[in-house]
Amino acid sequence: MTRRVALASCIVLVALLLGGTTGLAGFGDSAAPPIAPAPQTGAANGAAPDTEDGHCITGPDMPLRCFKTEAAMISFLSGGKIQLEPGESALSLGSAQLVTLNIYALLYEHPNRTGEVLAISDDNCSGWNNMPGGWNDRISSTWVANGCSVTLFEHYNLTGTSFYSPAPGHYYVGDAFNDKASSWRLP
Ligand SMILES: [Ca+2]
Ligand SMILES: [Ca+2]
Repeated sequence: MTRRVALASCIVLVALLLGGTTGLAGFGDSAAPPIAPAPQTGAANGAAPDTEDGHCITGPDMPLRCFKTEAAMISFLSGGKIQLEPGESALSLGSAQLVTLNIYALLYEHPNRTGEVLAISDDNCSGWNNMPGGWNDRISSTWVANGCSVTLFEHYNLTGTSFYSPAPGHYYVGDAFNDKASSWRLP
């Protein structure tokens, strides 16, 4: 009888120890943060960072849309009908065709109409807006559609000194206005 009790106690003790150990191990496991799979980067997903989408369309009353290339921008504006050839730019289309795409001015990051471009879009040559995000104090040269003009302003809301650029625009806005434009107006 005593031996049975001792044996039973021993079994209970072992069971408690095992259960306790298992419980502790289980608690430890659940408390430890689960090992999450490494987050996939944009590159791993095949998606490029947004910062590469440097060619943009803005207007008096429209959200900013940006594209990786001028060709992608023109394709979007033309509903896929116009595909630029390699080496061609938006300017290759000429004034009349750009106007059919509602483009009245092209504002460039660098002199000589180079670098990234901000296309000013409207259904006629009118309206104004502040420079969209990423474009403040960057413009160095302009192209303007025949019969239109663009005036750049030093500060937001058409304030500060201004730079008048009639068609066909300027290869350089000049040292005094380089990288200064913060708002624009058509005509
Ligand atoms: Ca510039
Ligand atoms: Ca400015």
